[in-house]
Amino acid sequence: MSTALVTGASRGIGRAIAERLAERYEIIAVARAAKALEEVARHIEKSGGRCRTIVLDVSDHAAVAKALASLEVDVLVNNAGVGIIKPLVELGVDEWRQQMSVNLDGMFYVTRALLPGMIARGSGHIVNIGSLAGRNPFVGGACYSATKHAVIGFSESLMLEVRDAGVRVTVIMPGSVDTEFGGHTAGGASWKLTPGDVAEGVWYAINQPERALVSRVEMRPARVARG
Ligand code: NJP
Repeated sequence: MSTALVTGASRGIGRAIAERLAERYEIIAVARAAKALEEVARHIEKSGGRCRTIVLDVSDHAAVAKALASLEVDVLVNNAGVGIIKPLVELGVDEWRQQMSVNLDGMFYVTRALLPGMIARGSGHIVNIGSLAGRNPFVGGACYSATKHAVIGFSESLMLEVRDAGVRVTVIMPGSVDTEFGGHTAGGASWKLTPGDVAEGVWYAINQPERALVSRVEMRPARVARG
């Protein structure tokens, strides 16, 4: 059975991606919250799938290198992300660093650990969860939007670099998704995309004919009427 590793799989979009991909892949669910990961694994196995968990902070390079060294992964979804949305003059250095280190460094560390195996096998798919904030600026998003602009630059440069080696890279750019992200309460906004909608975007990207590479997917709510 092919294997898919999903970071940030303990809740929200990552959990939905793990559950969707479990229909065809053995899942390796990665995040820091051990209990939540166990619950995701239980749910997947109850539905007939297979799931292993790895408790890991993706921003810790040594821990990532050690935990992922011996893994063979067919699909990698770099989904773990942090958004601290506030005016720049109120953003602490620790808050800046956290967003940079999870959204960017973590994506690099995990990709760097798993990509050599994909290249050696001549196959693999890396899906990076970016954001429309990687294209559109917004008030309070100077740091978050900068990280997501960087996710697109990283993803599309890498896509060109490794496609002839048989490895595909896709960046998925959602708009607002109904999760706990950025301090929101999940379940509070029916106009938003659901985590399952984004998981469908991932499924679409990784299920294309051999000759076709979907390199960028933009997704947004069909309506923004909030009344
Ligand atoms: O967020 P949330 P979403 N090491 O807060 C994990 C992007 N996005 O699902 O470690 C490892 O519910 C955390 O797990 P834990 C967004 O930028 C969102 O909405 O256990 N994992 C949890 O599983 C992000 O890239 C929206 O706390 C770490 C997950 O990340 C992705 O979608 C719009 C970690 C975050 O779950 C998922 O966000 C958009 C670490 N150091 C893009 N730190 C939106 N929701 O509106 C955090 O355009 N995690």
